[in-house]
Amino acid sequence: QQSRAQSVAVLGAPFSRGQKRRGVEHGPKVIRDAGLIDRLSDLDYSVHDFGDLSFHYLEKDEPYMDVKFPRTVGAANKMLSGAVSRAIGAGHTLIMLGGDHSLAIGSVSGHAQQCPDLCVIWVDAHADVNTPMTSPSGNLHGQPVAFMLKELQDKMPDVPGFSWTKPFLSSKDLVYIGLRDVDPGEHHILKNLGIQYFTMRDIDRLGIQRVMEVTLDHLLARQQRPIHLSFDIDAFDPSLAPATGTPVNGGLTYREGIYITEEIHNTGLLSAMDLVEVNPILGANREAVEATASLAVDVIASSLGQTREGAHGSISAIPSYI
Ligand code: 4U7
Ligand code: MN
Ligand code: MN
Ligand code: MN
Repeated sequence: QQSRAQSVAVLGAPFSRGQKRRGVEHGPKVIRDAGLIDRLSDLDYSVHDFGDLSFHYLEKDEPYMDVKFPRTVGAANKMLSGAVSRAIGAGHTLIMLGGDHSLAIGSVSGHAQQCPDLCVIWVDAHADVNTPMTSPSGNLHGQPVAFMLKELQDKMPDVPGFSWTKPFLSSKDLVYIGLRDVDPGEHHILKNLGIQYFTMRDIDRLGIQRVMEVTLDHLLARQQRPIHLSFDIDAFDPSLAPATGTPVNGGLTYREGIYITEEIHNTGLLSAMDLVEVNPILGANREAVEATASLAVDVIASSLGQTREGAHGSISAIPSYI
């Protein structure tokens, strides 16, 4: 039996300037409205809801090279990084609700401040490892990993807004799962740095069980260490998670997604997670939005120990009828 963290901190990050579509800043609200806090309380955690951070959108924030809103995104992540670091320092398992995926810069760096030996599992249709020079869009939600990786340090320009952070992650301490839309520059980086990744094709070939076995072995075989799970809802197939900004066909099934999080929970090492890119404005109707938000809650609950087999912790015997 793995040790269960006693307390979970929930931190909302209603932020959208890492990309161009409106609405992803409402992610924290719809995920909470789908019942997140009750579901975590039902799992017997003491839940500390830290509410939502309030971010400032700078009025004047000219692109740097092609990078959009660099100072706004940099300042938001600096604030988030401090909040995440404090929550983890206080002993909580941290759940960050996005917001767009640029927020992982702050979330993972704040986590790393407290846990320098952490490793990262990135579940996403995309690799999010573009540098400002390889990015086809200039959107920072497609670049967060490039700000983290030590091996990319000399490929990264000094983006205004980001002088507070330095690369802190080795490429061997990162595994991707679910990739199916990788840009040419990103593919070069993945291959060049020898990053471990599993595309949807790899999941088709190996099965999700083997993928998780290799993932956890790659990250944990030499030493047990804290895990940061960065979960982009667009890793799921768009039929399951339609309310998101950059959907890509051929994504994870419900069962594959939940198997990933169950296996991560079973390590007993999950220390922080992000759930990002839920955009309620992009759902075709209310049902589509609620399905996406409810899936996000299932992913979080499962990462924290909700099982499909059930549990009998609160029952000591089969009730007698006499
Ligand atoms: B997400 C993209 F070009 N790669 O860089 C880019 F395809 O956080 C998409 O994973 C990035 O949703 C998607 O803009 C970012 C594009
Ligand atoms: Mn994505
Ligand atoms: Mn992403
Ligand atoms: Mn457990």
